[in-house]
Amino acid sequence: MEMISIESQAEHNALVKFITSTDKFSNATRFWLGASDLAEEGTYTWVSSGRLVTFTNWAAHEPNNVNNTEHCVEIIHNTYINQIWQWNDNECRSFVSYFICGSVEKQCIDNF
Ligand SMILES: [Ca+2]
Ligand SMILES: [Ca+2]
Repeated sequence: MEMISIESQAEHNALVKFITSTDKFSNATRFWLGASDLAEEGTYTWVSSGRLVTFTNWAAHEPNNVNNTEHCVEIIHNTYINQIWQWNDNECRSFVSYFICGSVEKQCIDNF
């Protein structure tokens, strides 16, 4: 089990398709991606591979590292603020987002 990484538009599209095609998440609209800049502010890496984040889908004015406390990446779908499955950096301890697991092992809610 590992946190997911999104390294291309195709993987992004597949993730959105997965989230929207299952009812397991109810109306959830925020999910953690497995990326952070905890090691070096402003440099995002994927937790699972250690690779640099290259493909990004940041929302407007993100990542903004509010109060120098936002170091984990979530994907948000909120049509009210015109955020369509876009990324935001948020506090890693925030409880607003769901987790999505990769399909390394079958311990996750579902395979992605
Ligand atoms: Ca940060
Ligand atoms: Ca932010």
